[in-house]
Amino acid sequence: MGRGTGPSIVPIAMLLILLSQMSMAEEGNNMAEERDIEILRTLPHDSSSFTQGLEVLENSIFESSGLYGHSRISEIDSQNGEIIRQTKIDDSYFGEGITVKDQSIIMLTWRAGVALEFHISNFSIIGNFSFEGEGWGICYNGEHIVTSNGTSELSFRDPDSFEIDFTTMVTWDGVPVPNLNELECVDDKIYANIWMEETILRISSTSGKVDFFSSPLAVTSIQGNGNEEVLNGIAFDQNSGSFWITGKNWTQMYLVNFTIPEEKLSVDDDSQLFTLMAIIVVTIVLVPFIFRIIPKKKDLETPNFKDSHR
Ligand SMILES: [Ca+2]
Repeated sequence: MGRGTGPSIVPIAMLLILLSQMSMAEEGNNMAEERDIEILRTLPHDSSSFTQGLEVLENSIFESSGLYGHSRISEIDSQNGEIIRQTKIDDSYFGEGITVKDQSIIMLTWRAGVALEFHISNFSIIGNFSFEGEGWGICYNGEHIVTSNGTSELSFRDPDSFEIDFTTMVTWDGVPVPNLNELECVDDKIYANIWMEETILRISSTSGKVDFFSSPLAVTSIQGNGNEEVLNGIAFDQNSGSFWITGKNWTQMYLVNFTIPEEKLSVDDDSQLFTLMAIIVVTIVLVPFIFRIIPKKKDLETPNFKDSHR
């Protein structure tokens, strides 16, 4: 064994450990991360509202309610929670999600194959669209109207014709997510809650992958989680940059932020510290090793060079 073999293994081993740690961190980044919620404000919520859709425009929260004979659309003052206006829809329709598009609100119905279009100022019906299958959640990202139907597939529809341009399968760590319900489009992300689960997902519009999930137990534990009182309603409030969330027959609406859990922050800090320490250690071990090689080569070359001229 040569004199250089022993020390050369140390930096190589250190380098391999560092690379494997970085690779593990990279793998971890592909998994959906958890988020806590931070409650910023609460507002009273109509506990007779079987909430199906929630959307914010300026200082108003628009809400749709379901059930045959009780379905309606409401405008709520986001300062005090008071109902500004409310319109009941035909008893033959079971109201589902809503979204705002220009000066209109589009409401899905559950099994009638019809989406109703209301004028935003007075809730008069100004049109309707036909579609196949069930209607659950809906949001508009400025380019497409996105709809859910209780499966793991989201449909991206032409905003004028309501025809499907394409569909995307939503996957959470590689597994399709069924029962996607209320939706909220924010930039290139879609927020969704899952029917009968206390979970909100953030989904990439382009890949369909869930990049974070949140179980807002701080509020669902207060409001219950039976069939008639599930989490269902998420709306982005552009004024505050936060989200209003509520549920069927809940007594409150909550303005929340999704935050990185504290324990995750400390793990990330530990991981960054480890990487920094590993880089320092490898550098300390590697630098003298490199400087040791260079003179050795010179030592070897000089006598050989002289020898060749003898
Ligand atoms: Ca929404």
